[in-house]
Amino acid sequence: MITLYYRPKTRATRFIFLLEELGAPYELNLVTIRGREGGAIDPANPHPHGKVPAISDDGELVFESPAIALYLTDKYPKNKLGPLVGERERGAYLSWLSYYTGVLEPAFMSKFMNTEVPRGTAGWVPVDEAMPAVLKQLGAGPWMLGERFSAVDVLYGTTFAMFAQSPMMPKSAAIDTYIQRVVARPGFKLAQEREQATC
Ligand SMILES: N[C@@H](CCC(=O)N[C@@H](CS)C(=O)NCC(=O)O)C(=O)O
Repeated sequence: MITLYYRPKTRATRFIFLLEELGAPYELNLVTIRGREGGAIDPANPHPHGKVPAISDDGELVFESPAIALYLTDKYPKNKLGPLVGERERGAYLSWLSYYTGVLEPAFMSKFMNTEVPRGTAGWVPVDEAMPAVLKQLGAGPWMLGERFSAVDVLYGTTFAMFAQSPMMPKSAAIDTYIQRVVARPGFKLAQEREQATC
């Protein structure tokens, strides 16, 4: 049984979305997290920095969104939400999962913090360079891996939905349509309902 260490209105909600899409059994463990003012780490949260999301699979701890996504789609392959070892698109799957945490999030955070991204030394690129790469991969879509909805879309779609109204997000009709597709998924709606019930 998967335990999701969870806090409403955080990056953890997208894993209710993914778990629902996977049809995987899970339970929520509601924890507190530190805010801007700091404070103490919730001792009930096994994440090394007291962040969410984290999951435990009968005691096996997994943290960082791409690692959790990969772990869950490998463990629950029935609904084909991630190419498995040896399947086509596995390389693209691993690349875009890693790109999410290694490039896209730092790109958005750099812009948010008004920090210039040093060329040649930073491991990531500015948002204005990252988004065209994402759009190129999305192509005609409908999903980041083409015809196949995957956990990559759970990470990217929920992030874009969150930033949709923000000036940080470059305007794009293709991204707007993509967000609509992602939020129309049944798992997204179930995650919202579960979140409302938990708040
Ligand atoms: N890189 C992590 C980021 C996790 C993260 O920063 N989560 C926020 C909530 S959205 C958090 O727990 N913040 C509390 C803190 O920073 O102590 C991931 O994608 O899983």
